[in-house]
Amino acid sequence: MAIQSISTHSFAGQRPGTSGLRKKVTVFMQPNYLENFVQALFDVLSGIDAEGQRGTALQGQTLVLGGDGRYHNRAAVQTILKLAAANGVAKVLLGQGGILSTPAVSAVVRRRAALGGIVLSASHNPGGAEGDFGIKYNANNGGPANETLTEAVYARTQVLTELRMSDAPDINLNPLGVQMLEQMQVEVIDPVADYLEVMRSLFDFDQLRGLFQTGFTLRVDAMNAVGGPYAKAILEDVLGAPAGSVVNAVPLEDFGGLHPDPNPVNATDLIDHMSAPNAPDFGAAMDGDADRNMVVGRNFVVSPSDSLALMTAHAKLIPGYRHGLLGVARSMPTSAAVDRVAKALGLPCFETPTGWKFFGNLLDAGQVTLCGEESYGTGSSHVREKDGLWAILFWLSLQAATGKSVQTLVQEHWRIYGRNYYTRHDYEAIAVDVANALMVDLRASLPGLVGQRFGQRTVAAADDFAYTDPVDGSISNHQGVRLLFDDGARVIFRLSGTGTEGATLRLYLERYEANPALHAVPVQTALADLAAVAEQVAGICARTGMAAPSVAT
Ligand code: G16
Repeated sequence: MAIQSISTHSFAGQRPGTSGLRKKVTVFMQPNYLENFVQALFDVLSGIDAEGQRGTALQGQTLVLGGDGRYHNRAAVQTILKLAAANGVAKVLLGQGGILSTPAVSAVVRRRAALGGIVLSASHNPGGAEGDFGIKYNANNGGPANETLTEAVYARTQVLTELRMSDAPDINLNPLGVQMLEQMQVEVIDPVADYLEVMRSLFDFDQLRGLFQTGFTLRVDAMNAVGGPYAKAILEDVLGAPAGSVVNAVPLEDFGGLHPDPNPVNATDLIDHMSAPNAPDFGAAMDGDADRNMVVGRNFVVSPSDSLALMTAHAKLIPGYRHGLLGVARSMPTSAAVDRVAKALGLPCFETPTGWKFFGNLLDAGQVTLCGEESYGTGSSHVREKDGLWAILFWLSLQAATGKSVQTLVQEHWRIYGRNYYTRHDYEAIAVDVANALMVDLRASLPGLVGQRFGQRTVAAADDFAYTDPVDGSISNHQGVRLLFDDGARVIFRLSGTGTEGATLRLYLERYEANPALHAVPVQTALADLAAVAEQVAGICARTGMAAPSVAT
């Protein structure tokens, strides 16, 4: 075994997006592609100086490593271990088999006081040899690295010329315990254990066991992704949910061909089961790395924005939040349903750009307890990632505490707070220049839109969302074009930062309805007039040649 110095060259396009670096597997499998990114990360973490002299900040440090089990996960783990050993890392805590969900990485980093964690996942993007792969760094708070760090890593990828890597043979990823790789310890850990303890500290496990003893049934679809082992261990083995409640529970390299994105379009099997005559009481799905969740009642899908609002309203029923919340945060395109609850409860409510990383400072500074996003993400201060299984346990606890079904809980919520009708339309794989031109033209048209009337509504404000972090003062510009109407309705345009093919335009539509008699309109019908306004303003069909969105959720 020896540490090698390997010459390399830069690759274009290694700037991390909304959540780390995501590319096709074939891109990641190019010689030195992954190695370059990880070496750049280690250089930055070591405290490299302006002259390119590496620092010593990695020495003696522990990192956490694991991924969602998708194609290339195991090979990437081996590569990263060899780079880590050559770059002075003292210890890596590795999920058994290279497996760790995103929230579990966050939990392990925090519980074991590691320097940070490396997550191998392209999250909700499809897997397999033709699918996507990704890598993300989480800092010592357990949360996604901030933009200062990711920009520094990107800058380093563009200039580095040398990799430092051990030529040791691959290690065995399966036996629990410590192995040595050069001078570095690799401790293979149970992927579920730390995470389970965090869940135990938040929820009343006896109450949940009691719920299942009453004959309560559920179907949790792990979509052949990393959430399976966690859900099976916690729901079935620890809490006594009926065997078979968790389906598609074994992580597969290609997710069994499923698109592990928990929304009604991709989790159709769950939706079918939940609308069948013998449907279980509760349904839920998670994504590739188990940080997203979709909650479904019998014949009733919960919008992620409503889920956040409802969790906020009922948080005191959960032991971990019984003393109340410090505040709440949502990403800008997420509906304002939670704002209404926060106002009623007198809680601070923050609006951040899309990306879980923007919640990190607010959580660390003790300004918020719950966070959520329209993209099927909810979470709390227990880790610094959104957390799919946590959301499932939260909703199960609400049902146990109130004895009410998902549908009843949501409809009662609407009666009290009104309903924020909400949808997101995705236009996928648009030519990048077409998407960019659409956004440029939209931005240019903003001043002229203010005061314009569309049907019964007038544009009260139109802007390109900019965010100043209330904790560190950092500014993030160009986070989405917003048309804000005088009745509270919103039309938002944004380019996704997680796609790997062309550009994805996201159109977010929202309007508020206070009258309970009007709460049962189909969502797309309720928002059809706003979709027409969006088309009129942006000309999406004409520009993209797409008559309808690729996906509407
Ligand atoms: C990531 C981020 C989320 C974001 C989502 C969608 O989720 O962590 O904060 O809301 O992408 O981002 P975009 O609209 O830019 O595609 P995940 O689950 O993919 O890691």
